[in-house]
Amino acid sequence: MPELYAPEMFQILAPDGTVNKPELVPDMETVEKLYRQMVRVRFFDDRLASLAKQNKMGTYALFGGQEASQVGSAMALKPGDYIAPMYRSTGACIAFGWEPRLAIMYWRGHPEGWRIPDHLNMLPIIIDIGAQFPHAAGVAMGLKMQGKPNVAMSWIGEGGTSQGDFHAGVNWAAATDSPAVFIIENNGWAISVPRAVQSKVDYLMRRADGYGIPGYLVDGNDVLAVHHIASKAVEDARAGKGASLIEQMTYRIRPHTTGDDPKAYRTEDEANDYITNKAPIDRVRKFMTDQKVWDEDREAALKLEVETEFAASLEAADNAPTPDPRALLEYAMVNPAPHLLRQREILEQRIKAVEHA
Ligand SMILES: Cc1ncc(C[n+]2csc(CCOP(=O)(O)OP(=O)(O)O)c2C)c(N)n1
Ligand SMILES: [Mg+2]
Repeated sequence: MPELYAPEMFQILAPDGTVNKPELVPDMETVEKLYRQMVRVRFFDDRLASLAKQNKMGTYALFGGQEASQVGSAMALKPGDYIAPMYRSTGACIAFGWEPRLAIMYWRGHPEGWRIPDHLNMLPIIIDIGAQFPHAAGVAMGLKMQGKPNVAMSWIGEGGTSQGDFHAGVNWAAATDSPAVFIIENNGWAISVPRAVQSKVDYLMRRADGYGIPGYLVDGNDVLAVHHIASKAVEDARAGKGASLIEQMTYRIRPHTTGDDPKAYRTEDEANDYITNKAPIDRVRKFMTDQKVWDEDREAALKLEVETEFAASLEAADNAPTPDPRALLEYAMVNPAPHLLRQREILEQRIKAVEHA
């Protein structure tokens, strides 16, 4: 590989909770908000993992360990902004305002879960690797054409950057100066394929140069750093300065999905090192405790709060009415494509056949 400048990884809070850049620490109210949201979404992830073990969940893409990366970026947005999430982005979606009840239903395959909520500018979760980037570029371009003061944010895995849609999306938004924030969540693995096998370049944010937009390398386990850089990219986009590309270095501590067993392709030490030494939630708690704004009582109260919220969300999801099978083919298109109309007809015939059986 040719000699390249070595990008510095932006960090505000070191893994041990000490501060590298005191002047960039936000007010404690913001720190606490970020912390609370991380604890909330991580609890959601832990609970869905255990529900999956009890066979009470569909196949679920765990994001545990990536809570700083997802919360820090999503919380840089304001109501009216748009998100184009991928399957790993449940934490970001919840931090953006998606109700946990709907997220549970989504992962159970309930159509009410995949319907775009009326109150939220959230595009459907994309499983097809990379397709969310052209969506985000299109939304951002639309926002610009309408003169709206909003931005579109999207997330992709480091593996997804090898896909053509990554290029199409980033290049399009860059070339049109559209207000898009593209985030690469580099969690080290694309199912069983490690980062080093995925691409020749060391840092994927270098690709920003090739698109003529700013690129950032961020400690994706430091929620303050993620929030700082994402906020800058969002503000720049809002101010008409166009798109940005951010690479957030994090780690997938869990299996790829609840259907995967990482023991087949990586050592447990790797994940344990991350859990012990780099965990995003621990470092903020240490920092807040040092600052005397957090203690065990507050921690216990927060734990109870998130447990209570999750229990109510799960109960509501458990009690959701069985969906009308017709909903299977709803919610994706305002004007359904011809093949969808044909599928509707076939579905209708089958429903009638079952009803008359
Ligand atoms: C177009 C396409 N090809 C292949 C797959 C199968 N697939 C699902 S996840 C995945 C790996 C993605 O890794 P990465 O982009 O790093 O995201 P992560 O899962 O680590 O968040 C692949 C290849 C897919 N969903 N879509
Ligand atoms: Mg990955």
